[in-house]
Amino acid sequence: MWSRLDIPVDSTKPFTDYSRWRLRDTTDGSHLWDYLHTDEECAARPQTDKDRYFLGQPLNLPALPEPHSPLDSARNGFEFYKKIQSPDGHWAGEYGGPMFLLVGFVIGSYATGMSYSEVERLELIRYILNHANPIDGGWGLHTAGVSTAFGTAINYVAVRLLGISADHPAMVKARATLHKLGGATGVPSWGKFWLSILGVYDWDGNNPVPPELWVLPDWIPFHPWRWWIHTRTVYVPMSYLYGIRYTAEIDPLILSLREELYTQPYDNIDWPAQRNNVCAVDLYSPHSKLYDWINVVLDMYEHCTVPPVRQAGLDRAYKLVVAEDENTGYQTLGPVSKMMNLIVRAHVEGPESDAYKRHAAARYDFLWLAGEGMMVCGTNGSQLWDIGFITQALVETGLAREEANQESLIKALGWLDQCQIQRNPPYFEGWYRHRTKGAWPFSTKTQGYTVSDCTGEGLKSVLYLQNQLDFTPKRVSERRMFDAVDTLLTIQNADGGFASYELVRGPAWLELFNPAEVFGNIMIEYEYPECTTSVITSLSIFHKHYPDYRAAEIDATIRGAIKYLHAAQRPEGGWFGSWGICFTYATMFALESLALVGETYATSTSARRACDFLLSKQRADGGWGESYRVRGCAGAGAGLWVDHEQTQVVGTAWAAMALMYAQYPDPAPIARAVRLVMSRQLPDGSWPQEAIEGVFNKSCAISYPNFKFAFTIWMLGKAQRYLEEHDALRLV
Ligand code: LAN
Repeated sequence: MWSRLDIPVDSTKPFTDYSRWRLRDTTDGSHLWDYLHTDEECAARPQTDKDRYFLGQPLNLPALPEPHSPLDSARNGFEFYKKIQSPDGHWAGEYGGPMFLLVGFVIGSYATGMSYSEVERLELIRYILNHANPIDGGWGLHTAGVSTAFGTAINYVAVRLLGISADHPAMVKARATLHKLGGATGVPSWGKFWLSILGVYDWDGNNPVPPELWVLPDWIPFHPWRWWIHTRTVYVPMSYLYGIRYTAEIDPLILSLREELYTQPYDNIDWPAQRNNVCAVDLYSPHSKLYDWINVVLDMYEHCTVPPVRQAGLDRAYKLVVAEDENTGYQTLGPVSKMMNLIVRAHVEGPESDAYKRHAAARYDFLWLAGEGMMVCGTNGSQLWDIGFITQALVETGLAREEANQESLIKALGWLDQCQIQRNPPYFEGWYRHRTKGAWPFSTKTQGYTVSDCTGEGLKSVLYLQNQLDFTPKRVSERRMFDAVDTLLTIQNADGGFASYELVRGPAWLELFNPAEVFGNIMIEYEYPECTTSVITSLSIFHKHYPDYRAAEIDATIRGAIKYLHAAQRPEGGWFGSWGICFTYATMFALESLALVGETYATSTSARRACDFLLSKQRADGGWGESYRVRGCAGAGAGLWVDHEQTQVVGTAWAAMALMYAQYPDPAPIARAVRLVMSRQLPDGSWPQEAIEGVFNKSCAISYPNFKFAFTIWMLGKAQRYLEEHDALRLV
């Protein structure tokens, strides 16, 4: 192992011994990587195919029998996917993409004196080096993005804190790019915040983030309890740390960074003039005039804060931090708020406290080791989301009934059972939380937040596995399914649509106060076709099995949701997706919903327009490929489809499923899609990773590597039936 400052220039090869890493077997889906230091430990806990697959190592599996039909291909796909199922029943996987998360992990740990091991440090460095833009050496907002001041400054700082020296060639190159972008003065607000925490940016260069907002009466239309939950949960600790101008202890490394990050001497920088200085490449949502004006007023207030009022705001913010920690096993809603809450708790309670220790331990839930190094994930995984799709795919395609797959499905049901949240959070009423009883979260039960569509997918999966298969135990009681339905029925909005975690609580004009500059549509919840579909399909399937439970309400909910979907269809015929890329993803969901109420190509102009839209995007090779760079999406534009350079198996599976939901009458385009997906399958049954699949907050790409199994297998199995029905299997 090399010394602190001696990091190899070639980051393509692991900096640690990859034969010593193991994904820990947990019982609740937690993702934790262990490095085994001795040969004895390694012998006692041999590396599995699952470990090697996630580490990007070759598995050398034998070729499976050549598939002669779509179902054969789906079967081979699951034959492989089964090999990487965790013993507790879920499928693990990375959840990377954003390049602004690791910095929080590093700065938060550095500021509070929390350690991590040498091997983690080395692989974190390697991940960042491997995601530097090959041309200019900078970093973007996410792995697929161009270099920005934000990405470059924070990742530069992160690797420097992790131990790389300033004269390492990667640092020299990155620094030149940062300086070309104007230096770190022009980083957007979240960058300003992190750098201020570390003491390499002056707090005077930040727009005010007053904690006093928390003590305003709840009826005020802009009160933060009405904001989108992610913005709100980040704002709580941010306002606390801003309120006390928290700054890490200044040391020689920090003093050196003050020189490295800027194009001018640190002490000469006019900090207040930087508040609205955002590098042009970074800017996605420019400030509104109103927001700039409010900042002038808030700044005046910062010069004459009323100490008891500030203290009351800080006290309330602190209590909200504690409540959030307690409700989520110290993981909080996501990795950004996690590391901010950690600093607050470390500052108030000190390194000997229970909170400090629990926070230190929960950092590891966000780390994931991949072939290119160790990353911090967008959440602590996407466990429920992934298991939801693959289990439904297996039941719908009939593969679930095949004996070879039954054990895997029984394990999956066991995992779904333990993942359901069975109570409301301990800090609930008075803490702005939505009910959670009966809900399924996006990742694990510990994280513990209701997500509308995750509850929908979780419920559907359980209904499929328990009520449609005869070999599975009944693990989730009827009462618990009713609890899930009760929760779903509380989250429909007046327009009929469903948002992500909560009801839409605030007015749309709150978007005028979006302070983040790099993201769009983050101030309030919005209704989404994807979320809406998951909820109503699950309610409808539930209703088929339990026709007496809240039947009239379920019926009204579905009708309202369909109305919303009609209103949300774009003039071109597609639906705009916010969480997967993009029109292909949302249009698949919307057509599934319409099919539910009998609207198909033959019966509905809406479904017909959607099919025609999708067909106009099918490429010569039979596939579809859409880019996350939706045209016209930045700023006020409505967003238009942009082709990816290559067709994608995941996008092709979504489009073909959409056409099959709509019962598109001509089997030819579906057969061509099937051929493309089958042609990309490897002899061991897997599909290679292609372009990034997901997106959030309009601007940031995020990966869903398990989609290349769930949606391919699902589509192929569905296509088998569809092509048989159309007497068109020979087209494949
Ligand atoms: C997610 C991931 C899952 C996603 C779906 C379930 C797919 C969606 O249908 C509803 C919204 C949700 C739950 C979602 C919201 C925003 C998240 C949590 C993310 C995209 C994963 C990462 C992202 C989060 C905001 C990243 C941290 C950054 C901040 C701006 C705080």
